[in-house]
Amino acid sequence: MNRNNVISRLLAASCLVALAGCAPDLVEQETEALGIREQAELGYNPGAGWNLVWQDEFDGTSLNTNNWTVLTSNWDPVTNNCNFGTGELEFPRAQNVTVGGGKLVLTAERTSDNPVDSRCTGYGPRSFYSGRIHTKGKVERQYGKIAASIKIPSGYGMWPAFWTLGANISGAGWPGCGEIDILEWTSNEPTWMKSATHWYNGGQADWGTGQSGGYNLADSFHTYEVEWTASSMVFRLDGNIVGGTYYHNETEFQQPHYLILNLALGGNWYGNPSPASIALPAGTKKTMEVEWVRWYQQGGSSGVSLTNPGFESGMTGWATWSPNGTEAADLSETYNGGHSGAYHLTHWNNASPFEVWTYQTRTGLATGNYKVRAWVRKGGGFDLARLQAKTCGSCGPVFTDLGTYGNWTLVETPAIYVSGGNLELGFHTRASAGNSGNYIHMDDVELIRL
Ligand SMILES: [Ca+2]
Ligand SMILES: [Ca+2]
Repeated sequence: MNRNNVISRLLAASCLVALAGCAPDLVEQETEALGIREQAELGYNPGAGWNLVWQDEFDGTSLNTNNWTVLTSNWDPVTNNCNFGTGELEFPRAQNVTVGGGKLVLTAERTSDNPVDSRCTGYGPRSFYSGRIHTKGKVERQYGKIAASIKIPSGYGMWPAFWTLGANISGAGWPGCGEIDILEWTSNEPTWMKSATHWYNGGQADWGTGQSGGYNLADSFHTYEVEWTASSMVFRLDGNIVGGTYYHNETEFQQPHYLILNLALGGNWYGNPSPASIALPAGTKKTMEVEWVRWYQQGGSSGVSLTNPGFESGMTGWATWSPNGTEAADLSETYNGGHSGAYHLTHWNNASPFEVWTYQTRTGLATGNYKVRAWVRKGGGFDLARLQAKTCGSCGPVFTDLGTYGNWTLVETPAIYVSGGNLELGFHTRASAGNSGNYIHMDDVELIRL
């Protein structure tokens, strides 16, 4: 148990015992009695199978510019827009981004000199200074569990955010690059962690979720995270799942993203309030503090890129081997719905004998152990039904025999050691007798390096 948990339990106990006297000074006295003056950094356990692949603990006395770039204007050179497309009232600058005491601090304050960027003159002067940093071109990764311990400021108009954009934004633009909002917060609903995704489907497409944690998130540290796989995203506040799961196979979320931390003020999420209404009087400051940011991935390495892993492009990238001409039974279809997106792979037995091996070959793999994962539904009675992988066409496979799964079920192969760079992976099924009741639906294949 870390110190923060001790303090939290103490706070709860104080309030329960002294309902009429749960005053801040009482809490202060009791924490001082324990000798606790500094809050220890929040602990965090990513869970089994998640390995740290990148982190910034914000040690030292300055921002690590191998990781981060600091914005110094309300004109964003990455997205080439003013006020970040959301009408925000702040002018980011370097001196409002500091590192000390093991933390990153983004500080907001009201301006007295009304800064204007020459590229944004049509928007008028900015009313606040604040901090905004990103990892574009420095830390760009795909999938994994992205987590941070953050203390957000309270008060009307504060819009702290911990989020990502697709690393291809310069070419694809927004929202074609994709956006993952891990944490957004407004003072209007102070107990809520809000999360969202944005992408392009002929126009702007959005998905969002959120949930009250039952406590005000502002002014103390909490952990915020997304668990992002090839097919889904789950968001968590202090380890508890928030809202719904986002199921996806959009290309925007099948590519590396970079991280952004910023403390915005006002803007369209608040309905574009006047600067005067923001709860930040002249001469005062408010801070968004970050103890650490960490990126974990399953198996300790990023998933290996596959072609068309969710079958949304039919059989593109997938080869078929059949010893008896039944390959027509190997197809991509919509029947009964995919695990994600519109399509999935189906093997079904309409011929006798029947045998099909649908596989994808990867070359140039780093030497090491790998696993294959996929989502499967299955009924009927194949003689052989496997998710398998092998290092050459005539090599013996590693495989998992597929059972009967009424609902989409995640299965994975045993580990396979790859030393020659090559791997064939996919689904192998066989039946000696025709049986229209035999079917296997497969979707969202992943190759994981252990
Ligand atoms: Ca730290
Ligand atoms: Ca699919």
